[in-house]
Amino acid sequence: MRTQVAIIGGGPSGLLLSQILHLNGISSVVLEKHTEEYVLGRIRAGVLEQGLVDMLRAAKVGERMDQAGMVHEGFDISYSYDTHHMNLKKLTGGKTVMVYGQTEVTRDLYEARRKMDGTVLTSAENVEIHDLKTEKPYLTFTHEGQMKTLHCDYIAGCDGFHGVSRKSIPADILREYEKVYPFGWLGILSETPPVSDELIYSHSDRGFALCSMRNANLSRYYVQCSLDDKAENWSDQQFWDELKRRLPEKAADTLIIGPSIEKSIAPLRSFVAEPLSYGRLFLAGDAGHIVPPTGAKGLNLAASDIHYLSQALIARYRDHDDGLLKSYSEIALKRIWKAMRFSWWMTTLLHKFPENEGFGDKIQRTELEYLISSEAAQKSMAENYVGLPY
Ligand code: RFL
Ligand code: PHB
Repeated sequence: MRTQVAIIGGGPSGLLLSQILHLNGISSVVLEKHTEEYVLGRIRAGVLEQGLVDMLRAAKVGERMDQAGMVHEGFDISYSYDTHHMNLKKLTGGKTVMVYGQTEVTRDLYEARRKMDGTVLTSAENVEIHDLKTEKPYLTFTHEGQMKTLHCDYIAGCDGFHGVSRKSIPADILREYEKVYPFGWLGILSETPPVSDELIYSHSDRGFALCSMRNANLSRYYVQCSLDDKAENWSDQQFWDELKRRLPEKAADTLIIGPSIEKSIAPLRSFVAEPLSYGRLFLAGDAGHIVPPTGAKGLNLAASDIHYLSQALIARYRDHDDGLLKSYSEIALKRIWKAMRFSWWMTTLLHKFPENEGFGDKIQRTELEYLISSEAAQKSMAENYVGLPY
């Protein structure tokens, strides 16, 4: 088998890249380790920046999002059980975000690839990368019980944090920067109306909580939990009781509860690999970096990588110019580090840190008070939340 760009990973990064390349006359094959059903069963991001929304529309996968997605003009920050509205639209001179689940984005992308006869091989296992530093790299993998080979010009490593791509960069070249936070998020999905029209990020003495949503009858809620906790240790009732204790009174009193249809724990980490390219391999999305979910940046950052990488590949094939490919890592990392900073800041602002007694606690409270009292601070927060330019 031969293609121009071999894409490892059929998550949002890999599928979006494949869709954009196709629309620009560049062939690709996506190799996904799991089944489509498994990929679509993972409940992840919910908030899309304008940049990603525009990319999805341009990639002809925006139709369902435009019908079902919800434009949010702001969100609430609750602190000491008081609510403070952050009017993103006003603070940014007109920018908003779209609430539309990653599951739906991914479903739309699988649908679009199928309609355009794109090659997405699911349950493709044991992917190995060969001859990365040559002009003729190739992948080997197992599919439908057979060992197969995929020859290509370039490889896009879109296989998430645990994939094989990043590990193919030699240890003496790759530098990894990491911060692991001393807590996780316990999240549930429930078929209940959201407690509020907008998201609520809540800092309380018992820890952080977030009220989010997927649609008018599907709510997504999170509470900060300990790292050694297990989702199965939490009954639905325990979750709802804990969530209510962390919300302002009005939200706690109006929260509609019901059985959870998904419950899971995600650890929180900040992670960046440098460089994002090696020979003919280019890392994009979670394969190259991870942010804690507090700033809602992970999927959005994956999208900006795909923007830079697709533009670079288009320039290479259309204009025979590989300048953008050469500078991909440097350009993408600039925006990545800004999103790292923002996600770290928002995580630090809103969570309860076990070690934060005395001085740390006072600084955190002062930071929150500064944010809710200063328009300049809110403008900076809003500019980052809606997404920095590509
Ligand atoms: P993915 O989604 O992990 O997809 C990678 C794909 O690669 C496959 N794979 C392989 N395929 C072939 N061979 C191998 N050896 C392979 N190894 C792995 C995997 O099966 C998978 O299908 O990475 P991608 O595409 O880069 O997308 C990144 C996003 O998924 C991620 O950044 C976001 O979900 C993060 N995130 C959020 N981002 C936002 O922008 N806004 C949010 O509101 C937001 N909320 C969240 C989040 C992530 C969360 N969790 C669970 C980590 C909330 C949560 C709780
Ligand atoms: C979500 O809806 O899953 C979500 C929303 C905002 C975040 C993180 C996750 O900051």
